[in-house]
Amino acid sequence: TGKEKWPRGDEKIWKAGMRGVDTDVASITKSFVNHVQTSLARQAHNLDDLGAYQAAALSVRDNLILNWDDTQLTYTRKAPKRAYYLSLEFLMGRTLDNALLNLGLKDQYKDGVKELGFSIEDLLDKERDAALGNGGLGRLAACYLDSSASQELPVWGYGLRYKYGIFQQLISPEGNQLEAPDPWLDNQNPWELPRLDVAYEVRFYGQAERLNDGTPRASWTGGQEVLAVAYDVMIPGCYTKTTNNLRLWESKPKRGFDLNSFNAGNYEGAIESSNSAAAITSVLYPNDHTSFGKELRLKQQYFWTAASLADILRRFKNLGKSITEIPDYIAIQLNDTHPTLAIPELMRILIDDEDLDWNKAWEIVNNTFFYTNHTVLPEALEKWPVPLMEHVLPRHMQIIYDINLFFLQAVEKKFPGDRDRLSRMSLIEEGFPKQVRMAYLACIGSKKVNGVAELHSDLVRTTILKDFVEFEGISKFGNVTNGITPRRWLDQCNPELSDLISKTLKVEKSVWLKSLDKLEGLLPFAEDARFRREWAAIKQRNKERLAHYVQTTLGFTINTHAMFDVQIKRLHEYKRQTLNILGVIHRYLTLKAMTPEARQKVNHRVVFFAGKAAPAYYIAKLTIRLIVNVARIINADPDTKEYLTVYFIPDYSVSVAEVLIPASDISQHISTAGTEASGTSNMKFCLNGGLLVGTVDGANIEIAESVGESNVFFFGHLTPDVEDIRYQHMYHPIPIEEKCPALANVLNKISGGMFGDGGVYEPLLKTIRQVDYYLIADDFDSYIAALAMVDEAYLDKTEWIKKSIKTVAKMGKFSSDRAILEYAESYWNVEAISVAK
Ligand code: TH1
Repeated sequence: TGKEKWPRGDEKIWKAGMRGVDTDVASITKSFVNHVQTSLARQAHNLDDLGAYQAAALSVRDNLILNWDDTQLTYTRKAPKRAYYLSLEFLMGRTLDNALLNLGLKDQYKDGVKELGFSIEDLLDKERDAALGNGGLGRLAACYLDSSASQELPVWGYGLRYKYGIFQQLISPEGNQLEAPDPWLDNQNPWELPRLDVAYEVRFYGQAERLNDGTPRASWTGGQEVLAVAYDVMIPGCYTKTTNNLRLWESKPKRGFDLNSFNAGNYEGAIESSNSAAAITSVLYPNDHTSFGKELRLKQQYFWTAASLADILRRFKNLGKSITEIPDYIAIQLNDTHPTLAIPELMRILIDDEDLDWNKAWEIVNNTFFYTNHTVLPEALEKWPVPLMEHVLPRHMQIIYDINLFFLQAVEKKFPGDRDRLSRMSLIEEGFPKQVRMAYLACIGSKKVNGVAELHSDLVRTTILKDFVEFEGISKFGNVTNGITPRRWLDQCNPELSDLISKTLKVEKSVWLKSLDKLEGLLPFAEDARFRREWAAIKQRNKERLAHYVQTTLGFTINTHAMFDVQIKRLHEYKRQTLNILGVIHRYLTLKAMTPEARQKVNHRVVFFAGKAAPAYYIAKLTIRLIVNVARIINADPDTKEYLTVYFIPDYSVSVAEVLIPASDISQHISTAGTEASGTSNMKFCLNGGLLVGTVDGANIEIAESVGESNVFFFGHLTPDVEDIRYQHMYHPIPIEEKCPALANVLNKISGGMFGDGGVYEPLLKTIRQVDYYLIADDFDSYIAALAMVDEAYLDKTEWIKKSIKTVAKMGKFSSDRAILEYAESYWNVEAISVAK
């Protein structure tokens, strides 16, 4: 009725019971001890680091909850337009350190746990990564949440609460990648709040029947019903009260088990259906850039989009507005095509449940969704077989057919008689089976489409969505260059550099971390010898920190006075880790051929690799095996090991990246031109004062524009030439001995068994000797030349440090704050609102 007295009981007593956010060491230690006593039911005298981490996490969580509550109350009261970021992946990494820094409580907690006999660093190290993503796409989502909260934007994330995140990578003695499960929830997760009361039913299978009553309505009944239960993860902004929400769905059977089967004595049958419900959110698909067309993946996608939309619409309905006002209150960003089913799902709700006519429903849909494309690689473009869709989501398949019909009628009207165009643009690809082209559906259902770096957005406009640009006009197709959060990727992972920057700029962290362009103030200090020394000393200590990590986890001793050269990313042919390892072999052979005296002039180099391969990606796994075996041979060679060593760091993760990135002198971003949509680790390295060797691809280009081309080492063929070169490979192949003798020699050494049984690597070598789709041979010589330039530049330490400082100074553009504000302003029309202190 809205007339109840609230709060119930005596308001004074309520108020007296309420607490505020802890800010001083005394209240922090008190809350820590309370959690040890009651939440953990443990005692001071047997508390280990893990227990202490949990107590610290629970006490930080209390503070986050207070801010979260105030934030959500503000949103409810002010009812602003909100944005929702739908992503099947959120690669969050660890939370405690980030939360402490964003709350501005790191020092207080450090002192507090010290008084209680612990070291904050040890506790931070006990936390397991939340690794609910594969790579850049999932980490981008995590950076965007951090930036939304930091910029006080009313944005929520929606994803799945996988029981198992990305697999753990082990390396066998032969050098093979082995996969082990990642049961990350096993020691409890203090960062999530189960919301068992927030639950929705999601249907699969069953029958869809059109009502044929003069409306477009249909009924969808029967099939399987599964429950989606919400778990909330608090996302604190940096130095603000704003604490946003990431809502992750878990699947559960609608009823505990099937009572009919159970009563008939069929116990297996009774639990089978409940297992099938729980299976939906059991595991993250470990494929980056390949769409497999598996039924369980389709169920994940629908389960998550249906639950998220139901939740978003329930919140909207509480505002008491007319359903046609949805686009004034809701913007939904589709992170790649994975959530595209949200488009037919919203149509279904508006038509079947809300009884809107088709055009009105389509107009609402069209003003609500925004689609980001993250790749133009054909194998990554999602297509769902029509028979599978008809089986799992019969009503949605009908709606997609209807969308397609109206769409193609409009195309025909604009381009009469152009049948090729109609078949090119159809949402349904002909073939056996027919398939639904999800990128096209996402495109036509959205208000705007964007790529993730200038070059990539151009490629989207001129290749995969060219026909759609011609039909809908260019203004729908924009660009938002990716960004990274400087909180995690500078302040957290490189605290000494962060402190030096604050001290030098004479600007508070709370300011420059949120206005990253302020880094430009560092430019004049490139000429200050004392500053350069401090800068170099920090890099050196970061290298020692990495060496310590390798020593304690792998048992290798690393020469920290060598140049650290790093390539860390998912293993994929287009990213060309192969080019890197072949270059390493070339360098090794060159060193071997030198006299000891000549060698002494050579720059010392330690090459680091890390990254996971999709479990079924044979060539990528073979590349790992080659790297590991090259490392084994080279690192043991007494002639050269002073000059060149190679390490493959297993089980790459966000927290491993936080150690590797600040330690790098040079990092490699060497994809075949036109294949890496953006890349985001390139930004992280440069923000930490590492230089970049790379191709003219993705965000490398914009980084070079910002920091100056003289501070970046570019090589390789350019995007417009790649197609022609591939054509030459196919129809006028040149033997590799002729095209690139240096590379041919390297390949022959591998075949000849220099790194163990050469036969093992034949399938990998064949990809280069024969089709060479990724242009390894075409780019090899210029790659080696670029590395020689790197060596030469590194010899002049002063100049190198200057380059490093100038690079950091010009990285402001690549803050994810800039990126998220572009989305908010130019796409969503969502504004910041501040939460009262
Ligand atoms: C990556 C892109 O490869 C990378 O260049 C970009 O920086 C990043 O997204 C963020 O925009 C992609 N990851 C995936 C993962 C899947 C499918 C497509 C892509 S594109 C599962």
